[in-house]
Amino acid sequence: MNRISLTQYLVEQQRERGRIPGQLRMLIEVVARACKRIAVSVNKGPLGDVIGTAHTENVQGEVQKKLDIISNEVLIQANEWGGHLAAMASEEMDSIHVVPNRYPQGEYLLLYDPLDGSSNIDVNVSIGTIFSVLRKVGHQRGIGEDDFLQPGRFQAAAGYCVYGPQSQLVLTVGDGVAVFTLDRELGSWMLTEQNLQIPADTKEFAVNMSNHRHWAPPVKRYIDECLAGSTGPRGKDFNMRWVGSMVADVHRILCRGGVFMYPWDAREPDKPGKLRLMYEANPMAFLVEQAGGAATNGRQRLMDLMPGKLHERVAVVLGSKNEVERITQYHQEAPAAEAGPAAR
Ligand code: AHM
Ligand code: MG
Repeated sequence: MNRISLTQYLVEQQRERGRIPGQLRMLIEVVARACKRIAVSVNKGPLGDVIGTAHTENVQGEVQKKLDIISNEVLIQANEWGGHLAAMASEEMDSIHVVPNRYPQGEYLLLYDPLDGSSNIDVNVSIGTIFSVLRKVGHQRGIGEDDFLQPGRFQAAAGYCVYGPQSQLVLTVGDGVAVFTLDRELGSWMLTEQNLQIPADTKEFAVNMSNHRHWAPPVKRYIDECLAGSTGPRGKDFNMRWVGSMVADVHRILCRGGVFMYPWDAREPDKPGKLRLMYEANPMAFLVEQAGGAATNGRQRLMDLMPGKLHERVAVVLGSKNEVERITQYHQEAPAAEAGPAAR
């Protein structure tokens, strides 16, 4: 079969469809190359001394794994010299990393979760890298955290790489969702799916059920109705999957439908949710919407939220459109006191 490579796909997007400028094409190629390096480390596992904790904490107080740090470094080193970026922000760095003065500064901002699903590293379960690309607004040389605080609808590109039985790169530049599979012999990302579409209806949900007792009533209502199965109000049996790596759970939903939730819960009542708006929720929301799905925080479209700070957290509901709309409606119908805290 005559497959096209990521490079060819991007050149076509640039030349024929006029969708991506040269700098953005280069940025995506560099991120994809970095993900190839991360895939090599992930595959080596214990043979490469990459398993286990690094005995450090990130800005959110989470213990970092060796692979969190290795992946973060790979992404910085790959991206800082090419002239396509102004600055980067990472789930694993306290503050932004501005491109050093010795390199030319580009027009784009890159945000990423270098190694998503950290709790699965040591048990050989799928993990991934998530990224989001914004444009730097204004032409001044100086750059600060404020430049990153843009709603997700302004993303120029977003994607993730899932390190599973195959390594796959899933990408959108606002023209649908394409999947590239890593051909290890060729060392290339090859296009294996184009125009991924999430079915509007589903019988499968993904949520950490052990948090059930901590959820707000609208979330409990939705899940309890699913659990009631064919004799309950939904009139059908539901299946449940929870990998515990957002990348893997969202990947399944992009491939066969479903709804993913990480809602607010009462364990940490002051935080809107566990996942991060800018490194996880926004890029996944862009992909899911491009595949015909929907993504909200239970009330509002995720990509319309104006971030207040870089490491902001958010409640996440995404996937098959009709299910996301139902959950959002349950929040709207609930009395204010029962619908959980305000979105943020
Ligand atoms: P991480 O970025 O530190 O790996 O945390 C995010 C992960 C998501 O991939 C996943 O959906 C969630 O945390 C799982 O949380 P839990 O262990 O509470 O089920
Ligand atoms: Mg993560």
